[in-house]
Amino acid sequence: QSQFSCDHQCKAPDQWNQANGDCGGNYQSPINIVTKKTVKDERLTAFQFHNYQQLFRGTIKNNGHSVQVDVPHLSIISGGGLTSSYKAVQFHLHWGKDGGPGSEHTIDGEQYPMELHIVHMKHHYTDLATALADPEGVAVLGFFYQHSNNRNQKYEPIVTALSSIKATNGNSSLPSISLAQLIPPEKNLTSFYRYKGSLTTPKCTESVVWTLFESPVPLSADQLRAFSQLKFHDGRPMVGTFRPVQPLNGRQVFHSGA
Ligand code: 1SD
Ligand code: ZN
Repeated sequence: QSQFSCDHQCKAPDQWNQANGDCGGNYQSPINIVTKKTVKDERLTAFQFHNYQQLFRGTIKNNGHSVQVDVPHLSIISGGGLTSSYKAVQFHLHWGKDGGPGSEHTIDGEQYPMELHIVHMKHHYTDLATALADPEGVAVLGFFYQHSNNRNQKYEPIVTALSSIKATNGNSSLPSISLAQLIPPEKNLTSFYRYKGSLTTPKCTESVVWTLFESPVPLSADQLRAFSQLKFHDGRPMVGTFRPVQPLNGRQVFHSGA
């Protein structure tokens, strides 16, 4: 049975395949990262996060397969071995059922309860569609979550808003938040993995430079469970919003020096 809404052709991820853009391609995401097979790359230096502290008032929406917040194009990343600077476009999440396994990428076979994707495009593009035509046009920063005994106060604005966007196309304005408050402190972001892959939803375009940070974001069990109250287009619970891991097909995964 499909984990996704009819945005994704009402088919399970394993049935997307060739008919759907690049979904049958050789450089697909997500992947399982086998840490002992990753290659250390000295060029993967620390990122510079410009304006990640900037507060903005976004709208959180249920887009039928995830929750997404579009962000003003003010926050910029550079460094981190990227060949250009990239500006943030939106962020969204992938999760499991009631706080169970739900990340898209896995590390040595371990699936985390949730994964945050902050989607960026090369700074000179004005829309994602144009950026996706460039083989390195999009950079997604991925962050894993881990269960914690305490509520993460920095996530309360998002968790609170979920109850008002249960239905597809539901949206709600958020109080001021920053991208920085959603991720670990910068000093913990020097350890990361890098590989070339794709969007994880159709058309699975192979234009994404992926970064997965080792340091997880803590959330309480209640906060993680709150995402399971959302509904897909057809009213089913929006759970298991991850694509299964895809073959590496000879790709190399790199890790930063730290
Ligand atoms: O699943 C998202 C999709 O919703 C959209 O945000 C797309 C970018 O246009 O990215 C994929 S993902 O590869 O970041 N999961
Ligand atoms: Zn995603």
